[in-house]
Amino acid sequence: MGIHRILLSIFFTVLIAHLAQAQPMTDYEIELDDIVTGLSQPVAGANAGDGSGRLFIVEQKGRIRIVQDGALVTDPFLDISSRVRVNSSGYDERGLLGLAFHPDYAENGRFFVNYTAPGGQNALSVIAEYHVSANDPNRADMEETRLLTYSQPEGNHNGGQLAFGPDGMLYIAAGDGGGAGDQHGPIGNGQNLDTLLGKNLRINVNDANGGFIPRDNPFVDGDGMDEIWAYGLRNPWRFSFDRGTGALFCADVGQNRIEEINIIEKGGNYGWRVMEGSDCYNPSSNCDRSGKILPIAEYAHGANRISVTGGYVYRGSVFSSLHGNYVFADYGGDMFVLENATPGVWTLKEAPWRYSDGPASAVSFSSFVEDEEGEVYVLYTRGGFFNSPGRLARVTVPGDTPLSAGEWDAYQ
Ligand SMILES: [Ca+2]
Ligand SMILES: [Ca+2]
Repeated sequence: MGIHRILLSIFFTVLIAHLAQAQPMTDYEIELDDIVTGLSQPVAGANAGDGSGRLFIVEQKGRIRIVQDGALVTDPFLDISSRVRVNSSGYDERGLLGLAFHPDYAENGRFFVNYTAPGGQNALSVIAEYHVSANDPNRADMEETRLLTYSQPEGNHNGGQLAFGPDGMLYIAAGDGGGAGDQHGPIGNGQNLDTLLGKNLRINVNDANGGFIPRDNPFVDGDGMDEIWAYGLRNPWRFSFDRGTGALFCADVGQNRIEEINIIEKGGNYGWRVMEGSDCYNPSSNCDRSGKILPIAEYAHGANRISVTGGYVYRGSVFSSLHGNYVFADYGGDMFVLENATPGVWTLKEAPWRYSDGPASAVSFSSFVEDEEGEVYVLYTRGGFFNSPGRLARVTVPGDTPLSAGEWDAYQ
């Protein structure tokens, strides 16, 4: 190598180091690595916790698909399209919206779905139990047992998430009934403890004799419906439990201005419709803030920011920079990391992203999925959600390092 090339090499090395310091620090740079495409309106996903490594993807019109060994299985795990009330084409917030596997699924084959059926005022939200086939682990039986139903007065704000907590209870996201501004009833639904709408619900799927009501729910022994765990929510489309701490992270979709992330506590009032995020909503000023729990993070609407899509606290082993931080997105296309560098302190960070094989494009981020190892995936479409092929991509951080064995062991 000639002296000029050596000097040139040193020059560029110094220049690159200088540029790296001069750039504004971007705390998280995400790469999306596509696993499968060809999904139809994917809105939710779950793993079965049975050691199979499969991911189960919910399609809005009523099917559950399986991703196994990195490929989409052709035949659906379950197809209840004929039982679901949803538009055959175009925008809709109804449909098959949630899926959760029983903590003992490997032994009992029980799983649960959340969907809108014909009935009720506009539709009927149904929380129902299904069962895997006795002779095919990739097929479910069509027999259904309904555990809980409630009427939806409008087509929008149906919530949808289902997830089992570390306490073995099934948690349910119920939106405020829809329309706009929580318009139903004198105080809306979010603040009305006599309706299940606008709530986080909690039931015990193992106690049919007790009406599926956990006796330690906050409103069992007094006023308020017994299924309610927390209230004052608008459209808690996606929530998840941190498998490290058990904390319940709920992303609540805002009205016109503010998107928010909450940590849900038993009996907590999360403000809606009195408040949108940390601002007054109704009334628009001098609202009663007493007893309202503020979000741990919020952001304003803007380009690519219209509706929050809740994610997961990353507890995988591969990307140490994400560990213990909440990864989420906006439906409009931006990604975020809610950083937990100090216990109890949450800091919202931008997370600019690209594809592993090219620059970012216009997308719709509908939901996140966590696999059995704690790795995180996102469901999305490139372009409009209702007319583009649905995709499952793994969320990765290029150049990151895996957790050390000691760090990993601390969470097992
Ligand atoms: Ca009660
Ligand atoms: Ca709130």
